[in-house]
Amino acid sequence: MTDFFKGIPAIKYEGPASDNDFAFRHYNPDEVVMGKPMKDHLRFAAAYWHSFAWPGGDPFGGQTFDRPWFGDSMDAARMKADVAFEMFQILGVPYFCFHDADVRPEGATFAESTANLEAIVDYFAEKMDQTGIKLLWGTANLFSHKRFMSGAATNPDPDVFAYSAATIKTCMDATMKLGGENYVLWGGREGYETLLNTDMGRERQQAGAMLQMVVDYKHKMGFKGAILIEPKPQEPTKHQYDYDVATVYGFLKDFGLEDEVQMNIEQGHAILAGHSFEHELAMARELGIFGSIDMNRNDYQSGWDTDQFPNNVPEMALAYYEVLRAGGFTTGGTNFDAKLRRQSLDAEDLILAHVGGMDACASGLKAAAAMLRDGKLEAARNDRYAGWDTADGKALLSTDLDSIMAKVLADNTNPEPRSGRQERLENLVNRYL
Ligand code: XUL
Ligand code: CO
Repeated sequence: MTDFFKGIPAIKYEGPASDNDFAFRHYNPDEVVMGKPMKDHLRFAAAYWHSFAWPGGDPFGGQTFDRPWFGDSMDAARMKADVAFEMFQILGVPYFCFHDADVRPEGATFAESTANLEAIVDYFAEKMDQTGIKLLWGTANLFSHKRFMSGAATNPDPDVFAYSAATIKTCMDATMKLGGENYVLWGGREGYETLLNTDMGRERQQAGAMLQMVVDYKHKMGFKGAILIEPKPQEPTKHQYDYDVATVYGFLKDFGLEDEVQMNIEQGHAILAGHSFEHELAMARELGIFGSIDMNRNDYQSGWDTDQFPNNVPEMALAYYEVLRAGGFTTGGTNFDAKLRRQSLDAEDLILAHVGGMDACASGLKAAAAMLRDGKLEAARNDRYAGWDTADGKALLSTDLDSIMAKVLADNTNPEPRSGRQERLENLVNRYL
């Protein structure tokens, strides 16, 4: 035991009337919602990088957090793991997620970095065994080190492609060894700053080849989890190839990988792309590539990726509504890819940020389940499209322009506009919140 979280109790459900900051008001893990315990709907995961590796910097100033495990040694990495697993236990989160670079010190060579990762993976394995905490997903950080400044798979230098591919292999091995349920690819610098120095055609081909190798290796090693791509339109690169769900789907179709890869959709990235979170979730569901979510929000004024803990319950209810309509998570879950504000220095800030986020998710889930159970929204939606369920409506999509025109003339078709009833539906949604 470290003393980092000294005095902070394990967080328990106390119900909506509780006055205790260190308690859940809505997240009651075993409470059954639509036939399933809440914990199995939400499948919470904490993100190692923001909670334990981020020093609190911003573009105008450096480190604000003073953590005893900051440093480049294996001892520091082990202490970080000790504290991380203490936090997972205090919160009762069933899962965590990690990048290679936030769990192990960088070595002087690829071989040394890999050996460091393997040692920490063994250390994690012991802790997972002792605590029952599981791995939702692993991933490779192919964006922080300067070698990746011009991209990983899409780099103009084939040596960087090779280094990246080898790094992905080590991270897939680590994920497999720890029983991870997914492997994530976020193309942080897979994009470009200026077309003046960029061969976009080559870069797309390189990205497609890398993804094919990842899928091939998944099958070769017998990994049963999902390969997930996390779309993001920009930041750090000005133009990123994985702009949003629809763009990634086009890329997957191009390389014949649409049945092999699903989406990890982040709220903040959806906002950066000019969408709502629920739009991205619904798009993935309709395309059959919904996988998992990163439930961290962006500030609506700042225009960059602020990775804040979620707290907007009305928005989250609409997000979980789409998750439930997709049939819920299978291998995926709710990862808090969220960091504290840089003034939130204390150990208890880290705990309370997660407590609030988990509670808001639980409220959102309960509201979404009630909306779905009542069925009023779906009934209104079905009613709006009812014409398409008639024999004439069904026939329309598989005929041709000549026949349609003949029928329009014969029937004297003269459509009457109908209200979309948006305000009525918005009022309805508010009743569940
Ligand atoms: C960056 C981001 C990543 C991915 C994993 O914006 O969201 O942390 O979630 O690499
Ligand atoms: Co993310």
